[in-house]
Amino acid sequence: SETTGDHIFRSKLPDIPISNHLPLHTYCFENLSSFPDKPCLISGSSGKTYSFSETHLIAQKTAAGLSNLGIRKGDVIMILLQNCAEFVFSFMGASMIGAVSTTANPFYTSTEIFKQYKVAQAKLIVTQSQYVDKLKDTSNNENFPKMGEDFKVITIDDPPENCLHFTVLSEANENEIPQVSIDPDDPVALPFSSGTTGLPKGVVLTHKSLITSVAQQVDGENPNLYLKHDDVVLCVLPLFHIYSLNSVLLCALRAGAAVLLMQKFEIGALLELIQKHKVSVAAVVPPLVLALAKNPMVAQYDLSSIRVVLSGAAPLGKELEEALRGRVPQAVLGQGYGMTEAGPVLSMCLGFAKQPFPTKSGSCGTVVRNAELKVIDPETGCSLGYNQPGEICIRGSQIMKGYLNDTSATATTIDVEGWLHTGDIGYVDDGDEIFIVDRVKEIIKFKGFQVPPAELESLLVSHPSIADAAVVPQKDEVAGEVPVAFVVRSNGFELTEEAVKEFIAKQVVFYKKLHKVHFVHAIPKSPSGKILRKDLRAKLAAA
Ligand code: AYL
Repeated sequence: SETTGDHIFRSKLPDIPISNHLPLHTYCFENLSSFPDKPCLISGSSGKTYSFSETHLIAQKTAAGLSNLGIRKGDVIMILLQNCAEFVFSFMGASMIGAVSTTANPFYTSTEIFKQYKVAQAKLIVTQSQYVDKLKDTSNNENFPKMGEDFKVITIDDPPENCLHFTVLSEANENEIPQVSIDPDDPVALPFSSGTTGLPKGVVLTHKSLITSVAQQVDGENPNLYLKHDDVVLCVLPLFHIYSLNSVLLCALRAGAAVLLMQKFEIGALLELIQKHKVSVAAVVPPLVLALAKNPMVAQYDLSSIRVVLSGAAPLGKELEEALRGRVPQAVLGQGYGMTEAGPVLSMCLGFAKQPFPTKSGSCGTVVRNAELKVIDPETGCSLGYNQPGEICIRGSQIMKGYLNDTSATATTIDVEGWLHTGDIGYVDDGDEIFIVDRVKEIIKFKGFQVPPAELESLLVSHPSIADAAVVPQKDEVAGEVPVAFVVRSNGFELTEEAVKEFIAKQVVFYKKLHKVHFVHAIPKSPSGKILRKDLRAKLAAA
C-alpha cells in the first residue's frame, strides 16, 4: 500500500529473513545451545553471575511460578524494579506463559504507579520491599485496590506483610509451565509513553514487534549493531525504559553477549565496574556522556575495553561527542534513535556494524533494515527528499500494535497506510544519515526521561487557586530540557512560585518537577483551544 511518489529511505544494509513467527523468549534464547555456560547476567553490586543456561532455567521456573499464582495468557504483571537479574527472570518468565509485562519506574509516586496499574489492569507486581509502602492504600477509599487481594506483590528481598518472596517464582518446578500457544501478534510488553500528545498510554508491543526490532539491530551476516560472544554490555540505563530493555537486554541475549547489571548510576561505581568487568559496549544517554567526558575521576580508570558507545533517547551535541572521543579514543561513538511506539528503534549508527560504514558526528544513524522511513512536510503531509527537514515517519513489523484501549490515539499516530508519525523533525542527508533538528510533539525530555506536559497541566489545574496552566520545555545544560510552567492564578495573587513547585513535587517522580513557574494573565491558545506551545517556548528563549 505505497502512495505513489513517496520518497522512501531504506537502510544501506540488505533486508534479512527475520524469525518473527516465534515467541520472543524462544527467539532470544534460540542460540543458547552454542553458549550455555557463557556468562549472561552479571550483577554489578554482588558480582553474582548467571550463565545463559541458568538464566533460561530460572526464567522457566519463574514462568511456572507465575502460572502457579494464577497468571494466565494475556494477563499483565507489573515489573517495578531497578535493574537486577529478577527483572530479566520476570520479563522472560511472563513471556513464556503468554503474559505481558508492564514496566514502571520504582521511583514513581504511589499515584503514578496506580495510574499505570489501573490502565494496564495488572494482576501482580514484582518489586523491592523498600517500594511496598507506595502500594498501600493511603486514601481510605473503599474502591482502592488492595494488596494481597486485588493484586499480589512479590519482593526480591525480605517480603513485608502480605507480600511473597521471589523464590515462590524462581524455585517453582519448570516442568509445570502450562502449554500455551502464542501468536506473533500477541502482546508481550506494555511500556507507557505519552507519544505525540496527552497523557501516558500503554504501548502494545507484540512478540513480532520486539523480535523484528532486535533482529534489525543484531541479526544478519552484517548486523547493524554487532555484538560478539565475548562482549560485556553495560546495563546502567533502567530496564523499565524500552531503550535498555530492547537495545541492551534483548539484543545481548539474542547475540550471546553478557549483560552487566547496575542498579543505579553512580560515576565512581560505574568506572570501577567498567574496568573490572572490561565492559566493551556501553549504552548511554547524553547526561552520561557528559559525565564520562567531563568528570575528572574518569582519568584514573582504564576504559580501554570499551569498543562501542551507543547514545540514545535524547539529542547528543557534537561538542559533547568530541569531548567523549578524547576519553575513549579507541571506541566507535554513535547514536541510536528510538521512540517507544516505534518498537523502539528507528535508526542506528552504521559505524557499529560488523563491516562498518563511515558516519558523521551528530547523526542519529541510518534507518534500520527491513523498514521504511519517510520525511513529510508537517503542513501538507507530502513526502520530502534528501536534506529537507520534516516529520519522520516509520513503517515496518517492529512498530507497536497500537495504544492499549485507545483507538483514537492509535489512529492519530499510525495512519491508514501503516506509517507511524514520530512528532520529530529531521532530515536524511546524502549519506543516508538521519539528523534530528526539532520536535513538534509536546513531550519534554529530562535526561532522556519522558515528562508529559498534559500530566503536569492536569495536576496544576486541580489546584484550587489555579485557573489555567501550560507546561513547556526549557533548554538545560545538564538535563537537556526541564519542565517549566505558565500559570494563571484564579483568585488574587497569594499563590507563590514555591507553593506551586511544592504542590507538583509531592505528586510526581523527581524528573517531572517544575523548575520555574511564570505567572501570566492568560495561556495563549488557538481558536480550537489548543495551547500554543511554540509561542510559550519562544517566550522562554527570548527571556
Ligand atoms: P521515548 N536524538 C534525538 N532525540 C532522540 C533520540 C536521539 N538519538 N532518541 C530518541 N529521541 C527522542 O519514547 C525523540 O524525540 O523512547 C523521540 O521521539 O522515551 C523520543 O525521544 C522518544 O522517547 C535505542 C536508542 C531506544 C534510543 C531509544 C530511544 C527510546 C526513547 C533504543 O537503541
